[in-house]
Amino acid sequence: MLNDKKKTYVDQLEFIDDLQKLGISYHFEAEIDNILTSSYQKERTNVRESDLHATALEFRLFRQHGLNVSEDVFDDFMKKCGKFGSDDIYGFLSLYEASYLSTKSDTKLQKCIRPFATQQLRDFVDTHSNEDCGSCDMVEMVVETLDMPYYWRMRRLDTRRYIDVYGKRHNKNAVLVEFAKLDFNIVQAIHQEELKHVSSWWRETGLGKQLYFARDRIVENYFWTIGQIQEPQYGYVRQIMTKINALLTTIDDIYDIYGTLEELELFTSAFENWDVNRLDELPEYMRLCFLVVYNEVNSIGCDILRNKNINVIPFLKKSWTDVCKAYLVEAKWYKSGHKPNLEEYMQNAWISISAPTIFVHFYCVFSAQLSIKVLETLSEHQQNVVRSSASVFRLANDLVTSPDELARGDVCKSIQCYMSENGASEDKARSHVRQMINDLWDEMNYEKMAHSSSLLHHDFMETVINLARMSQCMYQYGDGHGSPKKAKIVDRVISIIFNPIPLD
Ligand code: 0FV
Ligand code: MN
Ligand code: MN
Ligand code: MN
Ligand code: MN
Repeated sequence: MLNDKKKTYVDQLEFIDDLQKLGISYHFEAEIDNILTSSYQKERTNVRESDLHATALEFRLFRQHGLNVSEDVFDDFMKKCGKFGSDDIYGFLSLYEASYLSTKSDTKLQKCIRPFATQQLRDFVDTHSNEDCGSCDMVEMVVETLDMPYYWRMRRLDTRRYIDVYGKRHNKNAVLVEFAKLDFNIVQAIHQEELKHVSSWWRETGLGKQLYFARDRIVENYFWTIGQIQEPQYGYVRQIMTKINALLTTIDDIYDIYGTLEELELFTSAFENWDVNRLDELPEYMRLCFLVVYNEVNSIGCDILRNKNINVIPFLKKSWTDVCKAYLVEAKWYKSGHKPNLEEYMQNAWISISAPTIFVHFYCVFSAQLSIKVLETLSEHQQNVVRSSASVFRLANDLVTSPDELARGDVCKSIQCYMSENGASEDKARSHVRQMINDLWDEMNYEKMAHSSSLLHHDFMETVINLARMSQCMYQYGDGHGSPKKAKIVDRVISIIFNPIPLD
């Protein structure tokens, strides 16, 4: 079907887009790469210049694929802005989605095209939302995308949504729908099996019981890993990363909720010394937790040494020391009443959100071949894409968790830092933070298209960007990690991990 000679070029692009949205494109990576790369290299004469939808779709697919195409392809349309009328809603929708592929070196996409397309979509919703009409599906789609653009969404969640949307289309391809449903259910069964294993592991560590004050969130911790990488063959990666997430969540609570400053200093030194012979120097309640991390890191290190012949333990250990030091900085700021400005706060907070620790482990277990150079840059916090993704995670977290954290007693978070630094209102601070998130996406897109500079393989880079997507999913309606019921995450988890799609 992909190479069906009867298909026009635009049909072919739409087919690829559908495969990706239905979650089954991973079966055809080589074919899709072939089609996109070769039409990128050719003069692109296949898209009619007057077709806004086709131009925007091609632009988005190229850039999603890491192929840098200039924002100038929209020049002709933007010159004719006034002449558009408001009838090409389909084209505006595609233009809007394409505008989220902007990089920091694009000026028109951010300043002109996205605001224009957004306004067109808002006008459309305003005019049509009260009709009991034939365009209801379209209105629903536009409302959803104004809430969260396609490019920012957690992949698997959007796949679940799109299978329903696509299945209702009058011109759907029935084979494709059946394939997508079967594939979703097969992969879900694999995910369930993995969750079973990590749940037993978590119970057996005894940490949930012993550290009663900490969040006990093994399902959510696993859910995060699906957001980062969903394909069935990465079960080992998901299981390891679930364990890392669970340990990070627990330790974050030790620092934020329970430990005294003196105990936290000892805990931080334990990671720095990395000496199991000195276990008894720790307060009793910290010993088990430290030992579980120690054993996990050694066990991962052992697997990697056996399979990839590189000793990664020093890198893993350093990433734990670094995150604990960042937690400690926040605890000290809080206890001394220090209010950092936003920049000082972010310098520490993109590490204290734990993403750099996650990515050092992720890189080691995910990559077929390890590069010491890459490990060093990750370990020394020199990867821009990691920093940007971590910062999105931090800011999305702060937007929803900071009210509870401040009520409980915690360091000023980004919003409060901005408020006291600028004498701004909370509303103003929140919209500043949302703009920062926009800009960070531009940074990530830039890195994605500037292949050579980061040394990162594009598959790994995509999992880095996926963490930003996943945090915007987890924190869309509240603190999905801490209070999953209130933040509507339970429903999402059920639809992704527990309920199969009914087959006709
Ligand atoms: C977020 O909670 C949290 F649990 C983190 C960063 C650790 C685990 C990470 C993953 C499961 C991916 P919280 O709002 O308490 O984090 P902060 O840093 O604000 O204390
Ligand atoms: Mn914390
Ligand atoms: Mn916390
Ligand atoms: Mn804290
Ligand atoms: Mn928080």
